[in-house]
Amino acid sequence: MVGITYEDFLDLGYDPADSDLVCEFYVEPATDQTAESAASWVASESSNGTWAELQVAGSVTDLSATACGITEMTVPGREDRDAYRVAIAYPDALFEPGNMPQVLSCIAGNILGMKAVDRIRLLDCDWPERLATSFPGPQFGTSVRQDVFDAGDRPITATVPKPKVGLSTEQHAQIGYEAWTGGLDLLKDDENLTDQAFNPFEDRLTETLAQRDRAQDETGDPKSYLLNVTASGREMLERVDLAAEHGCEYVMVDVVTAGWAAVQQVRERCATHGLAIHAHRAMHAGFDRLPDHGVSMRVLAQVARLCGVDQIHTGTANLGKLANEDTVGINAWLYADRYGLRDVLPMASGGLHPGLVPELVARCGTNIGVQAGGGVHGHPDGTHAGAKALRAAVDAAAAGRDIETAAAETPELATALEQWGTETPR
Ligand code: RUB
Ligand code: CA
Repeated sequence: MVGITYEDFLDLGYDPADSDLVCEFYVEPATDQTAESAASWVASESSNGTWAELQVAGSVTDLSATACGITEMTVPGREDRDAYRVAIAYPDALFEPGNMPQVLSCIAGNILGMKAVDRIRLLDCDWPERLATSFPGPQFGTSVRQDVFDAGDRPITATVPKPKVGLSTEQHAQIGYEAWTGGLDLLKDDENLTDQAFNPFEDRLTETLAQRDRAQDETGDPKSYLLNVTASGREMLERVDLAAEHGCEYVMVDVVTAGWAAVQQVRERCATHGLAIHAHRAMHAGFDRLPDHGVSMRVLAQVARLCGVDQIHTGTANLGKLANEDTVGINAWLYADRYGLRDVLPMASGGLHPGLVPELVARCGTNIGVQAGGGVHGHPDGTHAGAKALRAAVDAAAAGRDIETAAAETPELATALEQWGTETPR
């Protein structure tokens, strides 16, 4: 018999093995805990320990995580707290390859509610090769910009009909037509539009694609549609099949609300059809909004890449209507080589309009998608004019041209600039 106590999970001299998954946490110990004991409890509860000393026949410590780094840190708003950046190394054998829910139940599971810590946030992961490559990664990633749209060195463009729910199928498809013929690449369903009575899924799919084909014929440019297939498991897969049957290039999934097991299933099914996945991240802020608790967007984006989405919302570098965590740093992670896994195209979205595009491209570069809903349909002259304005702003920014010069050539852009200037919306 061996006794396992939480102290067995602390070794500040431990040098992680190449095969270890190393996770960085923000940790505020509870008042009765030291930094060391809190770090040990995190390593223990997230691998194979519990609150009681265990008497175990033989050794299972091969599966134990090791708290191997503790340094002081602070986050905005919590400067008065004792807080630490804690590194935990997890042995490869703890994980089931290719099973994201299992991995997250270890590194972002019970520990988020553990009383030994007042606050805890999973900040970052250093994924080892064997575990990372047990996941498929994206099928297409940033290559969609060239392979689907032949977009050269400009961001691809998208719009989401507003109001987000309530438009009839016919209205939805018509907005698509106006946006596509105005110069945008993609129409996107909104996150809470799936299969409701006012706009049923199959009708929307067929009518919107009919307008897509019409717009494509008229403009001679490739156009595509981000169809929201989010639903319960079997239903979602049937919707993926329908999307493929009708000639979509993409499906869209609300990846956080659907769950990672569902994303993995969709990725598998999409591989059989050659369909790309657009990841909407609605509910991510429940995990990542507080800087002192939860799971960072950086980690959610890593998980999304491993599971195999091709595009994901990563914010607007704080230029839009929503709070953002380090868009530029997250995007860099999504582009960087990870054992040959494909990259992911970041989508900037949330309160964008043409006047914000030059600064967005200055901060994020051109290897992105630019999505605007209100910033297209709120144009004083309507969706078609709004689409022209957004496209002109994107083209100018990508070419390094001044937006005012571009506005002199495109009156729709001039009107958009008069309407919204370069202000960040509330
Ligand atoms: C954008 C929109 C998207 C948000 C999601 O509409 O509805 O759901 O971008 O946020 P609009 P994020 O362009 O009218 O603001 O991209 O940060 O996940
Ligand atoms: Ca939305």
